Amino acid sequence: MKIAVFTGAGISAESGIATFRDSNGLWNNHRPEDVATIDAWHSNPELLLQFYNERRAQLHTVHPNAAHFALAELEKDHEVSIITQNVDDLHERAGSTNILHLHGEIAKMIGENDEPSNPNVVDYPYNKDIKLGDMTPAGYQLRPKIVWFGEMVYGMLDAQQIVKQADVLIVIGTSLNVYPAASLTNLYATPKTKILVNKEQPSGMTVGDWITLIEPATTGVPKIRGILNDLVAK
Ligand code: BV8
Repeated sequence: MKIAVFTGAGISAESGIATFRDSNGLWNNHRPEDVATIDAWHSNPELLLQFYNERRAQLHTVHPNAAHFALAELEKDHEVSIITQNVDDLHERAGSTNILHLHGEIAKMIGENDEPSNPNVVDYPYNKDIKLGDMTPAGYQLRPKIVWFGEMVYGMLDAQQIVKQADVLIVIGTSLNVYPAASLTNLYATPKTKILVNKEQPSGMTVGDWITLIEPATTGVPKIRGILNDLVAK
């Protein structure tokens, strides 16, 4: 079956990467939309570079968890496309092969004047900080390949097509606060089967005909293979 998986910060929480809006949220009591914005980049680039240097360095210390690995396993029996809001590389490191990062990737850099639709992407080592004055070969200031609030999201049209053409939509670890990403869960031509795995039911989400697993991703996601096998057996 064609499976679209839509993930958020909750799938990486048990790997030790803080989420955005839980009580111990990543943003030190700042609203994400106040910290990670294109205006913050223009007004205080050094602060934002440091914020992402620290988060990129953390990738050294974290590892994929059972939820990431369970999704990679699904590829043995199904055509799986992962659409993630996360900027970490844990889906890649777990072995998933078809991943769309709507909000960018923290281990990649672009030039600040690059065209958003066609950035010159530079892979960057986790432990190499980006400083003001670090430039691309074309002479533009390097910045993380991250979609800040107020910037266009990567690959939204592709993501919509993936969901529309899927037999199953699986949503994992997201509060569905951020748009346009969150709109993927209520596309008019939604898949036949929809599964939610989340520590709590996202506020404002009507779960009507969804299969809901309200539990941690590391216990919920490994159950999905059995649920899909039962679907196929029917
Ligand atoms: C755009 C990169 C236009 C940064 C991110 C007013 C109303 C509605 C929308 C708007 C508005 N005003 C402005 C907007 C648009 C705005 C927006 O949505 N704002 C919201 C906050 C109000 N969106 C934008 O600006 C977007 N761009 O619209 O551009 C445009 C168009 C054309 C041309 C130019 C411009 C850009 C949005 C992208 C912002 N960047 N990330 C970074 O990561 O450093 S968003 C950020 O939030 C992360 O990507 C994160 O993934 C994402 C969503 O958060 P979640 O992943 O859901 O994480 P959260 O902590 O919220 O929730 C975690 C969930 O997991 C919880 O439910 C929790 O219960 C659960 N959980 C926790 N632990 C576990 C668990 N579940 C299972 N197991 C566990 N162990």
